[in-house]
Amino acid sequence: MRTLIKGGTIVNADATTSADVLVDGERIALIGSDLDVEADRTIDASGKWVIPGAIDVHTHMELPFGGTFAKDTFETGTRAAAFGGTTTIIDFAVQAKGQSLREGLDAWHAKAEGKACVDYGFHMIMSDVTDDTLAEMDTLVDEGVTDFKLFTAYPGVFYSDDGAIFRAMQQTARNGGLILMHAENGMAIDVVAAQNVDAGNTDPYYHGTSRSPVMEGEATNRVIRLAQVAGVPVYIVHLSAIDALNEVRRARDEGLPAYAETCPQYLFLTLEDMGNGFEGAKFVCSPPLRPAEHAGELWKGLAKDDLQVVSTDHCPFDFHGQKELGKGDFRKVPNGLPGVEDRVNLLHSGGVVDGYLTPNRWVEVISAAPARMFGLEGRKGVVGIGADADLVVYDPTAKHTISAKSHHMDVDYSCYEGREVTGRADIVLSRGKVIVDGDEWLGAAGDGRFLKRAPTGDLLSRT
Ligand code: DUC
Ligand code: ZN
Ligand code: ZN
Repeated sequence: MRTLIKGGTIVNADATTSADVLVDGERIALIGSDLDVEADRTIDASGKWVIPGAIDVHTHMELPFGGTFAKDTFETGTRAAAFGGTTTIIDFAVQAKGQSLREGLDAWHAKAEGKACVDYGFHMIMSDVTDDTLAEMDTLVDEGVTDFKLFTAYPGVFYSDDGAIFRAMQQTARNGGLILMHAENGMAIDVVAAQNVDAGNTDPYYHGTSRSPVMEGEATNRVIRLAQVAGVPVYIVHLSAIDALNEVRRARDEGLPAYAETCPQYLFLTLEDMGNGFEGAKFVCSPPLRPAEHAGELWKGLAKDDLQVVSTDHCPFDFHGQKELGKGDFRKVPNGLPGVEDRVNLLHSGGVVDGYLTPNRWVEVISAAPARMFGLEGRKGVVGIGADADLVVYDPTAKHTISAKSHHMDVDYSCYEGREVTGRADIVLSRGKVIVDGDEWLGAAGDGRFLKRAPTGDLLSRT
């Protein structure tokens, strides 16, 4: 099957060019002006952009949390991702306490295989650092699961103490992988949260006020310094606060290999969204939404490469039946927000249209940098000859209103209900196959393949 995409403007992270793209089978075969070649299908992209399929390096399909599970499966979640222009996800496999990494990883392969509609990889969440699990880390790197997320938050669940984190970092320094850190001071946060509940402050809003941005800054500095001594690059996930951003900036100014992502919720939503009684449960995630001044600084950080990636931390729970588990005690609200479908359009609208990001920088933070930093360079994240034909014909002028009534995520609300965005994925190809054509779904569960990724620790150590 050969598909010719004609007349579009190719927007890559490093250049913008007017050229046609010929897809042959699963790959991009040719790029050039006015290509005069035979094709089975021609797509008219005039007036549109042709961008590399976006990559969301932070999703949680079916994550067990707080006695329930994130609602999207690999099928519903990757289908929604595709409608939003995302053609690759990297999801977090979970090692529960007492399990081996292998058991956690096998469970995630079972969830995804035959279900995912687009290509996917895994990171590994480590909840138990032991001699055995440290040795298993090396095997996982060989199998293309090259990154390990540890937490300074959620005592009793995902939390690791500094010694455990340091040991995992040392192991990763040796095996060439990457350490991902959820950086909030969970021990202190739990004290404040309990004090709030004891004082009768049980609404979701107090989830936000219990988790001070200072405690994110403190934990961010701590894990950067642990990584410095261990001699390993570190990537801070879902950075939400100026305090943490300043620690990343400081480390990068010192020449340390410290990297970070933020998420749309920290750019577009604020602590105020968590007010309004129990409605605020729709916005409970960790780190929490922050007062408005944080978002402005995050946009600056994105523009200046203090932050390298925007991912979603997609972790959807229905308001009815799931978020409601926390009625009367915000600590029991499952943490997480839906977003895998909205990231590309939100970032285009609030980033490119509103003037914070150039179109090239937008492609960099949603696709090219994720590919480079997570071992997919050359295959994904670029419209280039030989790369996988994961392509989006993007209409930068189309407007639509985000709503739970029309989104494809399997969740009963939207954090962005009623918000108008500019920009829309018109046609989406996954390895050469058109899977989205306007409102029509042409993909299939099971078409997505597991991506064995290359370790990037060495690359990212070169600052
Ligand atoms: N934060 C969330 O909001 N949900 C899942 C895990 C996490 O770290
Ligand atoms: Zn996290
Ligand atoms: Zn997460």
